[in-house]
Amino acid sequence: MNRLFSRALLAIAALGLCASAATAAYKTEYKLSVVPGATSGWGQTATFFADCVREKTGGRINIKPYFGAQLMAGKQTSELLLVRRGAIDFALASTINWSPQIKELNLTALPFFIANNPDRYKAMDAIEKGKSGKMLEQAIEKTGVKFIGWSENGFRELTTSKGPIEKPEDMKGMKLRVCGTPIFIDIFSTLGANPQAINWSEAVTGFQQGIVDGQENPTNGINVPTKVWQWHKYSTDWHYMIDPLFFTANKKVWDEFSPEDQKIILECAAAAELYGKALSRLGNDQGQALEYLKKIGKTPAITDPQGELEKNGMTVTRYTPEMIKKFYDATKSVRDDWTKKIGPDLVKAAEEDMKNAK
Ligand code: X2X
Repeated sequence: MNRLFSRALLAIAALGLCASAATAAYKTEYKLSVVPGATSGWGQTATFFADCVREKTGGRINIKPYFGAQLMAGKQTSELLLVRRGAIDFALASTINWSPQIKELNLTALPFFIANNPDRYKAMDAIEKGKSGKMLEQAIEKTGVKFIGWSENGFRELTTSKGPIEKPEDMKGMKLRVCGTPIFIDIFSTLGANPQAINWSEAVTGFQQGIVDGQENPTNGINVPTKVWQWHKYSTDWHYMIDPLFFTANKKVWDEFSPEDQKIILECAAAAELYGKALSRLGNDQGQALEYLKKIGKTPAITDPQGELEKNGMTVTRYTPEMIKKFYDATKSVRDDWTKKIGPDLVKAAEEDMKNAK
């Protein structure tokens, strides 16, 4: 009887071992989705993260970035769906591409909401670190994916073949490429422009063919690496909105990692946040971004992105707080309307967080 009992115990133990061995069997490759190309700031941040995880896990976790929205066949706004389904393991996602499904993520796209603060980067950080940031993380996790950490594509500036654009009236009739996210249509229609929803994967061909007069994207992260001066002569630096990026994972994939490996992934995301934000802010802050990139030995070849645009023949209009205020006033109806959709409590929490930004 006793022997039988110990045999049964052994069998149970063996089963247990098998079960834990099965959960510890990691995939040979984890797919990390990235919408733009490898040379964008966003792409470089994804590579930084994947390299960090590979190094710190001794190759146990092999994350491979897939650039150019290829995991979604170009349809950037279907990324969330594919992460939820497990067709994508990880994404370094933009709020803009997930906001059609998660309405709270339109917060940072409220026009001139963040730019109308004394220090727009401090305001952004205050949201992420504050109560409103927690609310955003919860909104993301409510869809069943794991939120891992923030990063940044950057404040979005307008580049056009016609210009310069110095006041709201200059926007009249401008045909502009935007991504297929509803708030963009509202912002540009309200300003009297003619927005066209085109996926990024097709946008560059569109610029080449001159089917639009312009587009909006961050200077450092996208406009410089895509050499936007080939098509557009004016950069309107109005900082009208920002798309924070965030690292996220399929929940089942995340739950299968050991607690030690989860900790490593979180640490790498925290390091990637600092790196990604420094790439995004380089040349636009008081020098902290450059100092940080030097410190980690990753100073990029171009350290003055606006100067790079000018060197390539573009006219850069650097907005003063007064110019921003005019656009802020001109877009009030969009903020009011979208505050209702996003949730007045979240918008209020963000206002409080920004007010407390030191
Ligand atoms: O489509 C865009 O403009 C891009 C690349 O910035 C995003 O995916 C939000």
